[in-house]
Amino acid sequence: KGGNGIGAQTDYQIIGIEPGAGIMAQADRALKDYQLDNWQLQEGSSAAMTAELKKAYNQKKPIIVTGWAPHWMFSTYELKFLKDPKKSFGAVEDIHTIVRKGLKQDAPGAYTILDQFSWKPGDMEKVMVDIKDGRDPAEAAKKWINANGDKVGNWTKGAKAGNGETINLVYVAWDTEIASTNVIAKVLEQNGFNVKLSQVEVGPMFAGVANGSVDGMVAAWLPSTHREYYKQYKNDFIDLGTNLHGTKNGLVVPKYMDINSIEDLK
Ligand code: PBE
Repeated sequence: KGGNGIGAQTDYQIIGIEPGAGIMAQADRALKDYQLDNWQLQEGSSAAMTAELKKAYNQKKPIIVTGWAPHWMFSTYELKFLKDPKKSFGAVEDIHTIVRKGLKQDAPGAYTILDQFSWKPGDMEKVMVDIKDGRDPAEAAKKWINANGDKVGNWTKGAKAGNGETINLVYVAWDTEIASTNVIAKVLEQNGFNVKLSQVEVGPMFAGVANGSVDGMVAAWLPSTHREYYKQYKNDFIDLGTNLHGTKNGLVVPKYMDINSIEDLK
């Protein structure tokens, strides 16, 4: 059946995450692009995926997961992305901040801060690692903000302080987005806004900003991962551009596994 013996050892299972995630559509595409007819993409959650990875890793067992960077898993375990010569997972991407129409008029200071929000993968990973080590996300955000006053100062420059206006932010429970959303929420709070965070599924996250029932999100992976959601709603919200450059999606395995490319699964 192929797969270098890896298929038999892993039951031809790739451990996925939430069904609506862009990386799941990309992994489905990879199964077709590489003709991995015997393989199955298992749906679950990001938390279940990292739990399975931990379990397999501690026993030095083979495992294949849908993974993305930045992520604390790369500083916790020795892992590698499988090469993707057919580019089923797209290329290096950006994360965009997207807000509802009218936010600029209703809360100009919050709009300015969201517009100026921008950091690096290494910044985000610090917050992610702290949360993974057990720190409450809001506390991890505060700790990073306190240590990075220069960066945060660039986000808040020229922003009109709030007067307790409520800002509703939505996010999906991906480790990357738990980190970024908590950081920007804390910065908005420190500048006079009353921030409400709601954890939702990816479809409702885009729909909520587009229909104006929420104010914004910092979690749109573009141009590839969330292309379909973006296409559907792009005329109905304001894309404030990149808040982070340099993400990557793919199939991730422990370095102790003797494969290097998705092609090796055939
Ligand atoms: N992710 C993390 C998301 C975007 C952020 C890669 C799991 C997704 O696949 O939709």
